[in-house]
Amino acid sequence: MDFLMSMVIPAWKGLFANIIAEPAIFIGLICLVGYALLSKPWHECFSGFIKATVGFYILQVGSSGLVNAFRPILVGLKDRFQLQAAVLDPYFGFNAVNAAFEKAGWTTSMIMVALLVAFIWNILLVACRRTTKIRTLFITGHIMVQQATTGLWLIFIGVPLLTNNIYGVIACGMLVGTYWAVFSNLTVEATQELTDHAGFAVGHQQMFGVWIAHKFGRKIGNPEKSVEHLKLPGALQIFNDNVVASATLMLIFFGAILLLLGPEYLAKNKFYNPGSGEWFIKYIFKTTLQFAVYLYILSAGVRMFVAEMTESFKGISDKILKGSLPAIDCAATYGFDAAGGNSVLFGFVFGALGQFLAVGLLILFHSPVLIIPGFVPVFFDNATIGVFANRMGGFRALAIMCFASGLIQVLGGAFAAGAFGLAEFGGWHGNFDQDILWPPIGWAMQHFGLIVIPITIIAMLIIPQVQYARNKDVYFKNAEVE
Ligand code: ASC
Repeated sequence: MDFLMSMVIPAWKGLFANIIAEPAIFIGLICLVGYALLSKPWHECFSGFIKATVGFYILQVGSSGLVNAFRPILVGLKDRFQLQAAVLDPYFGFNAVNAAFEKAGWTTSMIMVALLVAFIWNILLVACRRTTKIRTLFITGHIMVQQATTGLWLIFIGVPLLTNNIYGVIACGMLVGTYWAVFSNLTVEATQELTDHAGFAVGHQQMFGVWIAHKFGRKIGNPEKSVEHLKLPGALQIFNDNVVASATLMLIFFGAILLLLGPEYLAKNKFYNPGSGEWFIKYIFKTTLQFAVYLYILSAGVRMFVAEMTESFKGISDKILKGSLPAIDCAATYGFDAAGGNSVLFGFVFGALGQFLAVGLLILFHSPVLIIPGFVPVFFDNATIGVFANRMGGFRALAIMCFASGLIQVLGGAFAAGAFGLAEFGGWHGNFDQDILWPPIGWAMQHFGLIVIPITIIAMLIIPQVQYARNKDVYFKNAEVE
């Protein structure tokens, strides 16, 4: 067994690090196989592979540019005002769990094994889709690492029998793999409707939020009154343009935060260099406008790789996995925002307002855990929920749902950071699903132990059965590429 593991683990780590955790290459290869299955000539297969891979890398330039430029600004609030607070952010959450593992003397290499189990389990669930009704394979590698890490921590601290042993690792793989399969599967109808059957589902960290926005958006609002149909008076019409709207709004929003942080703090932390003669006002202008720049880049990348994927995935869904779809990064949906990026923007703004109100409530009620909003959940979750909510229920649904999501993120995140002992390590995973779905699961494990795991897995697996029973005729058709 040990011999087998010593062969399997390095091979898996290599495969994971080079292909699966590198979604650009993974998606490129999927396109290559898809075109080959469609019997396209080799040069078309090659060109599809290149465009999908380059497209995804462009998307990543946009998304990591946003994260790198704007995360330090929000996190800066914690340092500047010397707050003892947990940052809601998947990377801070990941670091917090790693630090907690180290303190407990546990090895983090078990995370990769849990991930392998989860991935294989998801593949099996799709392979048996006639029985399981699962149509989606979750392939967003960097998110898979984050979620397996959080899942393993919750199991190790919640169920003493499973602490720091291989049974705990397997249980984590099954639980997290079921979550990937079931909740990405829940986004199929929403995503196919939004994208006019482009051939992918969402495999990210706000899948439950996407389902809620799609299911209830119409009840809350009116799709006729969507962001793209907002009748702005007079000069305000310039905001119909996403570049103008995002640049102006962020100049105000992040500009205010930068002013609050002040030039001394920013200079001390090497963000701003007054020695170069740069005016502070120009620094603010330049920094905040990067938001519009990266958002623009991100959507250009999305358009490029999604075009290839839509075309090529027909090969896979016709020939090998009929009625199945890849579940990918939420940012892929931004290229399908009918408001040309403005739902993304408003989603972020309303989510941030909800988060700030919730932080105010934590302070007012002397919460033992204080939260600092992290850029990743506040932007990517709420932008995604915003795109779907706008499609289903227009501006009103977007505003209400993203505001509520912001509240849930901070309140659920504060609960989780405290209850699961990560506040002292400075962060919690903080994305929407990790603030609404995973806290009750973790809490139940702490109080009722082992039994919670099989019950949760079975309860999740019933969800696609219900979806199927309600929609038998078109259920698998919904996952086809048009
Ligand atoms: C996340 C996370 C990221 C971003 C990215 C969005 O939750 O960890 O790096 O969102 O996937 O494109």
